Amino acid sequence: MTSKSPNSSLCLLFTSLLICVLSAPILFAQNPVANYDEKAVPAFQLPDPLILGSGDAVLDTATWWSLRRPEIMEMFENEMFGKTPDMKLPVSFELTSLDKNALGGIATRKEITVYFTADKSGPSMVILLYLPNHVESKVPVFLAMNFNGNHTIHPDSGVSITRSWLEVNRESLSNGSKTVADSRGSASRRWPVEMILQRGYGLATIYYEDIDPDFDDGFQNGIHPLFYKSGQTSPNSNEWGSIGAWAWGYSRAMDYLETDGDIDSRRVILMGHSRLGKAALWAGAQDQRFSVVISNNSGCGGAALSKRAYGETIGRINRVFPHWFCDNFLKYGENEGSLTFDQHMLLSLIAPRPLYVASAEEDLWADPQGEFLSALHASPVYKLLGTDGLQAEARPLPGLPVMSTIGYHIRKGKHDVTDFDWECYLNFADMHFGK
Ligand code: GTR
Repeated sequence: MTSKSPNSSLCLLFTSLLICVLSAPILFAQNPVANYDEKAVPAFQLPDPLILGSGDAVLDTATWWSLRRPEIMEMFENEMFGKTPDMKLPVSFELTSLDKNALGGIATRKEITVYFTADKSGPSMVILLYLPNHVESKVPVFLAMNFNGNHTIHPDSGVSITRSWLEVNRESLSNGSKTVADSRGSASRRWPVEMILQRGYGLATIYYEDIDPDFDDGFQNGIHPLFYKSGQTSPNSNEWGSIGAWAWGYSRAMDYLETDGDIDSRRVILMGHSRLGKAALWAGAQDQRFSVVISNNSGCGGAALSKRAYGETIGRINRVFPHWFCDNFLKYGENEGSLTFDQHMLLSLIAPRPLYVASAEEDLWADPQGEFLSALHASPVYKLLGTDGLQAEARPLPGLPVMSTIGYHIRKGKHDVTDFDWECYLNFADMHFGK
């Protein structure tokens, strides 16, 4: 065995130091430090949702619907979320469980399996639905996907354990649960089911990875392969990523809700938290059957303006979650200035339907100010379409929601979904449904 001479050790140390010093700028360029300083937000000009690509102003609703809205939709399809295929799958629904006396008798619980292939062998999703028994008429429903399985949203032992993808996603099981079954009810803090029912609303939820697993699998699992053209093995650079797939799942859930005689499908409120908030906004933009859309702390790629580059940025989100957006979105990393659209325009695609954007004071990663400004700058489109938009010029104080056709609040605390958030959403829905 030979030992190193002191000289060779010194030489090794020197070389390592040199490599560190030389590679620092490269590493920094790959992983720039997140900016949390309002003064360091770059100067930018937001594209005007009411100016056509040709430079002409949109002065009437007909021009909005026939020209400008399709233009904006195309930008988000081609450059950000990727296009959702037009092809229709042979989707079918099966009521796989029913309990008219759930949660001590206050609710009817249904589980509906939605099959995406005719022979039912491919991917499928399970909708867990709670309906309030004290309401005689058809009920409005909140539709919101969950992160860890339908069985985590409530300790209710009648809910089937979610099967898809939880094994690979085991580390995301909350409360340190050892097995999937142990995680029953572990996310219930975020899901005040009884409160929602008591206010006369139903709740429909789906485990999001039923539709597409949330890791970079080259789009070999989930629903993407069902849409590949002959010889295709992954989406093209302007075709959908995982957020597009989850948004598609929200629309397939809507297809089912339209068939359920217990539900008022003209009053389906789409709600999503964080990455599922991004998906909810994209689903609400593409599918006008959703009558109200709620973004809870959706941040970068959701409600927050990208051009502010505050907190999470396009570069960082694409590096960490390369499967969320289409490949064309990569070119905007550390290059937000070149965007010809921004997230206020995504919000404007929901107009004139009621839209709620919610932030949390400590959730700087999601850029609360950028989320507020986005709602504010979507307002001109809401106004053109005959509504009042957002009734605030400056961000309201924490805990004080502003509610008109656009609602906004920032609450104290972290990135999360709290009872306060839900109370605001229920109040917002009541206001718009004249309850
Ligand atoms: C973070 C991601 C955010 C947000 C969040 C979540 O890691 O950076 O964009 O989507 O995850 O979904 O919880």
